[in-house]
Amino acid sequence: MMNVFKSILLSLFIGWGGFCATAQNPEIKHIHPTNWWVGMKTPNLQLLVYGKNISSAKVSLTYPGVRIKKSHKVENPNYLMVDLEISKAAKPGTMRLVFSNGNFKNTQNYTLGVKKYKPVAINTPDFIYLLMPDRFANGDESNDKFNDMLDRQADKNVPFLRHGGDFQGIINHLDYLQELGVTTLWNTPVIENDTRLKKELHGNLQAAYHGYHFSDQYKIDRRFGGNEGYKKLSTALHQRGMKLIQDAVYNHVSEDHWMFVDPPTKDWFNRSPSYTGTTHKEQSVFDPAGTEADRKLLTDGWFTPFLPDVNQRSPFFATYLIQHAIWSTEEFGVDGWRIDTYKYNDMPFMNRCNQALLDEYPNLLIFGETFVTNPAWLNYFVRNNVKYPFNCNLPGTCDFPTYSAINESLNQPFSWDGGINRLYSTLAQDYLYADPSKMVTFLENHDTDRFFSVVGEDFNKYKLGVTWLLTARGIPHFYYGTEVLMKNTKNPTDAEVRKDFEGGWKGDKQSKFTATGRNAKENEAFELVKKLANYRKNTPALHSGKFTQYLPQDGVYVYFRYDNAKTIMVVMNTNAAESTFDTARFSERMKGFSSAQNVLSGETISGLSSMKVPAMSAWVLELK
Ligand SMILES: [Ca+2]
Ligand SMILES: [Ca+2]
Repeated sequence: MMNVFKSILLSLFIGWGGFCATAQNPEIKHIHPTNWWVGMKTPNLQLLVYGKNISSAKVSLTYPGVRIKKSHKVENPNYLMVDLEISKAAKPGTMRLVFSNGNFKNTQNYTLGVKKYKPVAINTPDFIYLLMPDRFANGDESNDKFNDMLDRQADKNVPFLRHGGDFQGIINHLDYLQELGVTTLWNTPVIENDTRLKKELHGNLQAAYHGYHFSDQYKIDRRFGGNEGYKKLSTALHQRGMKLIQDAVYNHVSEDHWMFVDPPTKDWFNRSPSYTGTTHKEQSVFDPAGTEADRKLLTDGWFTPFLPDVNQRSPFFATYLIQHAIWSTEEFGVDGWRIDTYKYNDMPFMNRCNQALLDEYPNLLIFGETFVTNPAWLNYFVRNNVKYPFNCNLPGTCDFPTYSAINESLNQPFSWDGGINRLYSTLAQDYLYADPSKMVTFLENHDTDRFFSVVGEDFNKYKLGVTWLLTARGIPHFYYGTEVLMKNTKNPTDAEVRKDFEGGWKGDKQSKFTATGRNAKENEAFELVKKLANYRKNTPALHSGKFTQYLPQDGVYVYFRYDNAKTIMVVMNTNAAESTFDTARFSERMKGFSSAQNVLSGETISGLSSMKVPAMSAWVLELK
């Protein structure tokens, strides 16, 4: 209802703008991208210029090596798209773009820097830490809220409001992350969410503290520290040899985004006569018997009533999004991209966008989020080995199938296809993926129940899960607080799994960032993660070696990671009782080894012909 009302207002405004074109001087509010670089592979740059009646202005430019190829008017007179060509001869400097119309003349400075950022590769030795900046640590209380933003509240005691966490808070705790063995930081989105409170699930009025409701792509949220604060965080990470992943949302923006309030064209967003939500059913995309109507509903339906779905088939909007991704990589020093709600995007657009990024930055890690727990469905959305009529070029993806499988493996009794057989059979489907090492593995994230709660706060199951994650193929990621046993389920809301990291706020009773603030069990968890993450990082066989798994028998699952230098044997006993078993069936991988070192306990095991492994526990053995 509200959207219908808004669009009536909108068409009145567009009409008004057109009517007044000769009476009012144009204005310039935005030129996006806000700046650019020489030395890019592509010479093309399309500026989106926004301001009242700007389409009535002519644009000119005199700058050696740069020329205006064309300018485009669109339906809304408040927009002008300007195509530039930046030749190899162009030097860095400040260009002067002149917009003129009769008596009106407006000169805008536009900076061309030198492209120089080289992303640092993120790969299997890495350990990614996902955190929600609003909920990790508040390093600057002066930026918690602003009176000129649509949401003016911050209150740590209300789960649905902003809590004031920010980049400075993260910078203050980089020692903690590095000690844990983390190499790479992934923040939930940092782009401005200048939005009103929204009724999300369960009807609570909620702030966009999570960051997924963009209001202006070219602004980093001031409440996190703004563009300068983000650069400071990126620099602090890189000085330590750490890397930065940015969370991208191409599929939708907030209804408070200025481009939705005054869109360039009627088809800038996917619209239906009445509100149409996405089906969330990815099957329609790859189902050989699927229909075009169902495919369109998945990709063009809205994620929620307040998140307008971007029309990525609009050439101007597609270019806008692609240039923004390149701009962010160069401007802030981004090493990897995680792409939100991947399956809801237009796949040809996504292929173009991924390719454009990789053309400029071949080292970038790009992975998507498609919350699908079956490899037969997920593989469509990543580079795969199936001959589909259309093939996605996404290098990696969040590994929801193994996430689901490890959770179920630890909670279900062992059976023909249950218990640890779930994990085994999920990994057996790796043949579908072009490169399983690019799967980003995890135990929990901001949209799931907390792992420690999923396993019923059973510390042995927790340790088993952590041991699997840090010895598995792929690139592991943690969600903040897993290492100190943060718990809860999404009942009643998401906010339960997005609690503040204790110690990140002034006045917190204790700090989980320090050993003295953690209890004995939390310290044991922290030390396990630290030990395994550092061992993984320094053991090529473990992070990049071949992966071989054996059929689980009687609840015992055995797999190997190995290269020419080392063989690591992982034994998981998922039974409630101690298991003793003969190792003869593993001879294919154990041949020539006579003893082993238990990586976790440090003890040496001599005589490998049989093993006795305690109930619900895992051994990581370096074979000698
Ligand atoms: Ca703050
Ligand atoms: Ca979509």
